[in-house]
Amino acid sequence: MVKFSDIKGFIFDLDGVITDTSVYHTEAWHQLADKVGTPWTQDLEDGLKGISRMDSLNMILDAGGVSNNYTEEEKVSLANEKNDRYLSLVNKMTPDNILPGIKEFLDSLVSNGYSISLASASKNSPTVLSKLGLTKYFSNVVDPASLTNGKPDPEIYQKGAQILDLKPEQCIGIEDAESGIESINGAGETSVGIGSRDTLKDADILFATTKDLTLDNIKKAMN
Ligand code: B16
Ligand code: MG
Repeated sequence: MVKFSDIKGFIFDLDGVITDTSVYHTEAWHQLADKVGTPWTQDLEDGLKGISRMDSLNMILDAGGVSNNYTEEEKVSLANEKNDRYLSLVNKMTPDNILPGIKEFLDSLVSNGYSISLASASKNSPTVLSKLGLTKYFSNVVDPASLTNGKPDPEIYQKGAQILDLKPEQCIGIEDAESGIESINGAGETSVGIGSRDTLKDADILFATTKDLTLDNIKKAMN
């Protein structure tokens, strides 16, 4: 078992951890599901979290059994349509949209000398971070376009440790999605889940909300 004193770096998910853009992703995907005739369910909503744009679209089309009704070109245009809707919601964001406790947690990581990286599946993360005024904390961002496999594959969290020059066991990954927890665990890092045990069954450490995300609480949970 990894000890708290072994930890040197923290790897963050973006949507659902740093800010609630997961609500905007959901709103935009829900509209698209209505358009293609896929019934919206809580399972589908939870399953889409952390999943890349094209994989999310394919999940929605498969759930409605309508995958074969669209050409590849039409699929790309559906994904673009969803992204335009998502960006129009993101454009209204301000630093007030940072989830409670996150700014304080980032400051405590900086002042205690921890390294920080971002492992978001989102190609829009630079825009979102800039809207939130958090760009200065994230000079180390895994480029989702560089990935062969998205979450739940471990690749994104492995790269999140590599860009910090750290071994997986020196890193903690923080996630709100089941696919993300699976990715962190697969990479051999310690997983912190934000949410409920119902959805985040395999998280090593679980906090109900970002307000509980502090170095003290993590230390207590690990020791
Ligand atoms: P985009 P995360 C993920 O971000 C979202 O959870 C997921 O809903 C979204 O489809 C994915 O990013 C791709 O986002 O369309 O903006 O490239 O949770 O990994 O930070
Ligand atoms: Mg997320």
